[in-house]
Amino acid sequence: MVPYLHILLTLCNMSKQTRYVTTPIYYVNDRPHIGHVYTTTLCDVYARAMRDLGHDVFFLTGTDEHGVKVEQSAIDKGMSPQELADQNSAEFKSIMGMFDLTNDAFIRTTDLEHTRQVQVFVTKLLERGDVYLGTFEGWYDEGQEEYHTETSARDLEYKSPISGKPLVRATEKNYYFKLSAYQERLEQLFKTNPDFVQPSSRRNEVLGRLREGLQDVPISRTNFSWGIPMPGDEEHVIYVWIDALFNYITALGLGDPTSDWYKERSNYWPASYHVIGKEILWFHSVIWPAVLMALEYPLPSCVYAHSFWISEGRKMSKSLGNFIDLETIETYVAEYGMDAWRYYLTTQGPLGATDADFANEKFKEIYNAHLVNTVGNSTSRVTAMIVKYYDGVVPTESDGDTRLEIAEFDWPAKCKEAVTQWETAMESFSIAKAIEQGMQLIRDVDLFINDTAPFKLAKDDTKQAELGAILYQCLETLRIATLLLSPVLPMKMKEFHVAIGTSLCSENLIEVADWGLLKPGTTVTKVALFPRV
Ligand code: ME8
Repeated sequence: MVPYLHILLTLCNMSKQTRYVTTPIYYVNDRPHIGHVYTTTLCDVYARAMRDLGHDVFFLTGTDEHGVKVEQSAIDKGMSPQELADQNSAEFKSIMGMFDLTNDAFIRTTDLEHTRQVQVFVTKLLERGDVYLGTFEGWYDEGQEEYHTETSARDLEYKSPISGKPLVRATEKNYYFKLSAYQERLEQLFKTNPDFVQPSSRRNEVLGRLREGLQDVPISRTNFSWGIPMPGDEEHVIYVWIDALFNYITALGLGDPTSDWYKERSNYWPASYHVIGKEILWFHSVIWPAVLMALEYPLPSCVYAHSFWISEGRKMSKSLGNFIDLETIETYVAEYGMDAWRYYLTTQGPLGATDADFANEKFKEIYNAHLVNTVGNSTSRVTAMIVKYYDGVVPTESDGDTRLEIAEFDWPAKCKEAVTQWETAMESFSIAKAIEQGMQLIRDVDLFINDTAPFKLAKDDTKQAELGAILYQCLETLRIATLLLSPVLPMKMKEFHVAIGTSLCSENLIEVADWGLLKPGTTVTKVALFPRV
């Protein structure tokens, strides 16, 4: 018996598909704010949904710790760069616990496993002639650690598009990556794989810039020392962006096949989604694929570049001091709860091509309309009626052998369709659209209650079978809808499932969301999930 079970389990695991989702790795010279929490929460919702669908998921986040900015901040604070990196990386790591984020690993670019592998990869690029020593003359954005050619600097009016500070003139002997050699292959990539960059408006931006022609990019610096030494030439440190991009494959051990990381994680490459903000799209959609092409690795399936949060109608900036920082976020979480915070971020956030405003009034409005009046109201109404009319015992849906069908609501079909749409939306990272499938089912339950008026039927002895069927259908639909909402509202949906005597799915959502799995006779208690604020 036991050996067969083992074979069966192995077969099940073999049939699992992998999903690898990454956030950018965050700079440790800054403190965490809504932007970092947002990107990581989106990836968390996706990772949870993919696990619910039975996929083998690896969700990676971490910190980007080298570079002149960290070195400078450390000097300003009288600390060593490593001390500053340790302190701030720990703060970023703590947000994973605070926000119930289920990342499988947290990489730091100062991890020895990372630095060693970066040197291995750069050595390979040198050997292949994709990296060579040359002289750079152009412009440098110190805040973004980004080089610009004369043409692109002119387009930017010689100012950083992010901080507005002047670009500085740079002439340096550098190691270069032969990006220009990949022009044709990159154009081909965008042509044959139109979904490589999402949303599509972002893809068009990249294509436009790509068509202007690619120049080789410097990948080493000599004016500071806080970085990974260039193999064979220790006067140079590897440019922080090249160092950082490699995290997506060093975390899987691809540069060291003898490592535990390789044994445990290498099967996750290529990534399903690199989720990033729009400001770092060029690095991810052009430079990174070209480096991967040079190393002959498969490319990620999609780079998803969301837009930005602004705050009460204004761009967030250090000078305005209006960042939604961890302290502000904590006040929202204390008032509305963690799930409400996650819901607002993922449904109202800038996942598409336009920026989104974080406004206190809107937060309250969405909380009340979507969570209190929709999810909270419906779950409380239905459980309360079952408690009142059936002493908390789930009634049956059928009258003898016949399933009672009421009015035009075909619940099994409606639920099945919602589950299918949810899966498609989650797989394509349309997080808000996926969540909407669960929300719409709940709104339909409310309509159904209004149409069929179970509270009136309860007063009529001849209508008891109908009443039981209606309440069964309401609760069964809510059970399915809340499964779909659980990646975004994990705590509240768990509370609901405990109250209705079922369990949240782990690994087989499609089966668990089948109509009719709620057993008549199950005991239910009344719930109040979202208190009015
Ligand atoms: O760029 N709205 O790190 P970073 C939404 N280390 N998201 C925002 C945001 C906003 N206003 N502000 C920031 C770096 N973000 C590099 C990345 S990856 C190999 C190296 C999010 O600390 C968004 O995901 O500046 C953005 O891309 C990221 O934080 C930038 O974080």
